[in-house]
Amino acid sequence: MAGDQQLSLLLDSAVRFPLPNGLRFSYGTSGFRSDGSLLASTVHRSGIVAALRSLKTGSTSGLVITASHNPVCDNGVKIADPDGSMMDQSWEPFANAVANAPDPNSLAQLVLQFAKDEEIPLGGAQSAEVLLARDTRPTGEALLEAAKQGISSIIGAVAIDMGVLTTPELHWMVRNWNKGTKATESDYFAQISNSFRSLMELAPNENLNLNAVEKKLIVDGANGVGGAKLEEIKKNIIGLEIDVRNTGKEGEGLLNEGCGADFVQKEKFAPSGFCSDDLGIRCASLDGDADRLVFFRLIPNTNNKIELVDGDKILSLFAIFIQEQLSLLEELPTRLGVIQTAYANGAATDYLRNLGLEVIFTPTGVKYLHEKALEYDIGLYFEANGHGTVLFSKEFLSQLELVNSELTSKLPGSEKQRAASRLVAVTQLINQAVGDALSGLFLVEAILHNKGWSFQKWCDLYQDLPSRQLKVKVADRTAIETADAETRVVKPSALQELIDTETAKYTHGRCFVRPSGTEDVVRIYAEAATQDSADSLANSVAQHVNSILGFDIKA
Ligand code: NG1
Ligand code: ZN
Repeated sequence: MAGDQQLSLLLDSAVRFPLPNGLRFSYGTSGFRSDGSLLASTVHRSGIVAALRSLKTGSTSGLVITASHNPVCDNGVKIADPDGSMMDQSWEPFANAVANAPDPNSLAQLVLQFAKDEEIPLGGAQSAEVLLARDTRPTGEALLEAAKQGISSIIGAVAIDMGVLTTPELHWMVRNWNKGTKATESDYFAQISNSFRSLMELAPNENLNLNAVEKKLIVDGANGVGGAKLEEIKKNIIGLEIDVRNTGKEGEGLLNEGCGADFVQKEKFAPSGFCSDDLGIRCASLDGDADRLVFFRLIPNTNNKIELVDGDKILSLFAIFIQEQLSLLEELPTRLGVIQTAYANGAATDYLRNLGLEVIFTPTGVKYLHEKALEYDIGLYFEANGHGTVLFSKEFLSQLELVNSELTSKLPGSEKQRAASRLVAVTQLINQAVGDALSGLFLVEAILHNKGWSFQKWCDLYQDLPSRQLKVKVADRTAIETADAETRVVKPSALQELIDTETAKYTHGRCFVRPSGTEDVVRIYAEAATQDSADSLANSVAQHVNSILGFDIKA
């Protein structure tokens, strides 16, 4: 009986969200993405998957509606697992099958069969809970409704709308909700401002009067959800004066258009709303859902060109700081891992290796980096585009707590004790669920303050090798298969031979090609000793991709 009831509930619900003709959806690097007007069925069905994930795990799952740094007309949906990380990859084939089921009946059959195979208790014997959030996109509200209806088409499943949030906030809430710790938005804000204050207070006294670390920071909110959240957090921030621009208010411009971390990193140009009055001031840029972060500073007399501090340099700053604290705490043996992708600048990787750090590469997509980082006591991961975080293992956290309380009672005020307390503050400040531009921003600021470093000093850690990224639209991007963390093309094999031949022509040449997981394009990355040679390497490889696979080069 319960089976019949479940079947008719699924059928009734699915009829309201028909699959658009001729489209195929794929759970890519970061969930499903498409034009927002075409996503209702996908979001509805993702709601079903999120509810099943909750039933399977016996915990609360999450669902967030956002297309991150993509244009305002796009939207997307991704599912968060109970620990706050991205949905387990083993469920992606099922999510794909559900998203593309041609009609309500095949959708319902797929769900019932999967539940049977996975021993998921349907029929209401067990309850399910999904936390929902969306970003500020105009299609978000209707898509949220689709998600709610998908969730309630599973008997016993309840959707809890957490409102308009940054992606990392939702992941953080899911994680804390399941741990039974404080999980509201004001708890999130308080955790950031309190741990920021603790870390600032642990700066060496001689740094207090340093004017190298200017107190002013200008932040580009990409006209997305992050700007408004930062306005809230900054009310409780001491020691830093934050001016938020591109907050998405009336008249400030469109989401991610001419602004945001993706624009700043790719164009190496100041976002709209910035001008020569801002020369000399440290600036940061978030993306539309505030999970990417880059820093920059305007270069004088260049018409708003910028000096960029990308994810690689943020990673390097975090690595140096953590390594320094650990070097004072020999009683805390720690396995430290630094995770990057092939997009990391070669100069950054060399720099990190020269610090004696273990650097590992994974394919593009934070789900891969995150998974790898979990293998270490402290796993630091960042994509060059500014998405990353620092993960601390449970064992490390409990050892750190022990060492810290012992030092606090035996050697209060000592350098060792302060190093342990700094690490504790870092573990509280940086988001343990996913990369988070807001918590990352405050960690950067607190570290610069602790080290007494100017922006210039941070920039000068190493010089990036010139690089160029291109994208090529081809007939079928899935015709390209890669290996070795996407650094080599294995299919079509002739393509890798051509890449090797081109690359060998340039000093410090490096080049790779991969299909995007979020856009219908093939991406080309090239690096070389000069900008001209990086450009020329990328262009010639783009021509080869084009002649082997298709048409149309886009810068
Ligand atoms: P794709 O489109 O798969 O390259 C892009 C980024 C990823 C990641 C995802 C998710 C680059 C080159 N790629 O993926 O790093 O951030 O978007 O948003 O930046
Ligand atoms: Zn994003």
